[in-house]
Amino acid sequence: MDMLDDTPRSKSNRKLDAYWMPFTANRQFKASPRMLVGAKGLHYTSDDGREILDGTAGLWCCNAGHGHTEIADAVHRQLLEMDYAPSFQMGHPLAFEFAERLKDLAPDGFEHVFFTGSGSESVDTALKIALAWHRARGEGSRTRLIGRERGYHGVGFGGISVGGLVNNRRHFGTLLTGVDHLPHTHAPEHNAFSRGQPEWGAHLADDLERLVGLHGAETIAAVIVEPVAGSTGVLVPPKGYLQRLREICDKHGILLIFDEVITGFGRLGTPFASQFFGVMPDIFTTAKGLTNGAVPMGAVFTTDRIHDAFMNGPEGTIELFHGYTYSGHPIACAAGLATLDIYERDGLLTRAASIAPVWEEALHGLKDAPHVVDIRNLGLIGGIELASRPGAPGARAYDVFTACFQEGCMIRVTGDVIAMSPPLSIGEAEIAQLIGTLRKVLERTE
Ligand code: PXG
Ligand code: PLP
Repeated sequence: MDMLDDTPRSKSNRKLDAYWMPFTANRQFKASPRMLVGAKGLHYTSDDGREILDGTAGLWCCNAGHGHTEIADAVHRQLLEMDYAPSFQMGHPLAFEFAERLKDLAPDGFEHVFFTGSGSESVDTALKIALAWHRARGEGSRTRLIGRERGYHGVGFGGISVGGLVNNRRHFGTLLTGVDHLPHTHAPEHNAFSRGQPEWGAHLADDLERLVGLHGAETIAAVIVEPVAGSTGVLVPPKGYLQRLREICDKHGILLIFDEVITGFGRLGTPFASQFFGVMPDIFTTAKGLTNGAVPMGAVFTTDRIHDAFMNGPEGTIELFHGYTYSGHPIACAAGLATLDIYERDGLLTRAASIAPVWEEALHGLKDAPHVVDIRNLGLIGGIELASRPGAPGARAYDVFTACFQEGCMIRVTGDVIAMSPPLSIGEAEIAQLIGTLRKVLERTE
């Protein structure tokens, strides 16, 4: 028994023990917790009563900032009116209304919306639609999925299979079969400190031709990429890269899926990244900003061409054997509709276009700060890569993260990259505070 009492677990704070935290160093966190207890506008409140500037829009999701009474009221009203409705073979008006509103916001041609509960579910849904679409059209040999190194597509088995982050994959067996990966686009030797899209690297998309040569186009169903890779530490696509991917997909009858879970809902200064880059996918996934992060929800957008291929056979046939208990959840739809109203009222889905130059200038002002080896930005996304401490990758950025939190700013770190994605309502003063705090912290970080 003595030995048991000596385990790290029994030494930890018992009240924190039950909650197995996601993507968190549980023992480290529980030894020195960082607790958030309130949120309003651009700020969180910590449990010791401090205001913390939100440099990450929660986890890239609270695009309109926090604490909107319109969202709260809509959710409250809907909970009392109808808390839940079955989503299979039954409907409720808000889901149809929300899909219509989203369709109007989406690029031309995206006429259909499939609701999910999260970004991970959106990714699985998109991959399944792609596979089933080819099959429905009599091209059932197209079963391969192509992702990209360093890609993040959530944590479902589909998402980690096409994803390219080794730690998210290596622990979980053989994953989906028939998956291959394009090379990532991180090339600091050519592109360090690029402002916006790097000049070098469009040809990296040509690797898709290699994979076609290796596997045969008739075996490849879809390519999935993040238009801007977020989770891996902000990788902005080189100029012409996404266009090139689109061309090669078209040439070989391969579907292109954009994972817009982070880039959707105004992050780049257009409602969706496809509009920013002028490259249209066949299917795109969203979540996060869909409801301003207030209620979990995701949505997958498709064109008529995708959707209509399913709409044949006897009318009583279920066309797509896929869906979630919480697809189109009334509370999430209520939150989402209220969110769209706020985005519209405050012009938030295009606001990043006007504030991005200020953001870029401020970020790149850190070029001469200690440890900084690269700075990357697009829209209201920023990545600052630090030199790693010898033998301790990630340790320096983690120290910067905890120090910034002490100094009243929330940032995100992944490995030794600082990633920032503030609410789209951020102003120049808060940008200055965020960057000023980072400089101060970097200057005293070893
Ligand atoms: N696709 C992309 C491109 C994402 O960024 C997901 C799918 C999965 O979404 P859900 O809702 O299942 O988590 C994501 C999520 C970070 C960070 O700090 C990024 C995400 C989630 C949590 C943290 O970079 N992205
Ligand atoms: N597991 C079991 C036993 C279930 O009955 C269900 C749904 O009915 C699920 C998993 C899937 O849950 P969800 O629809 O919330 O994804």
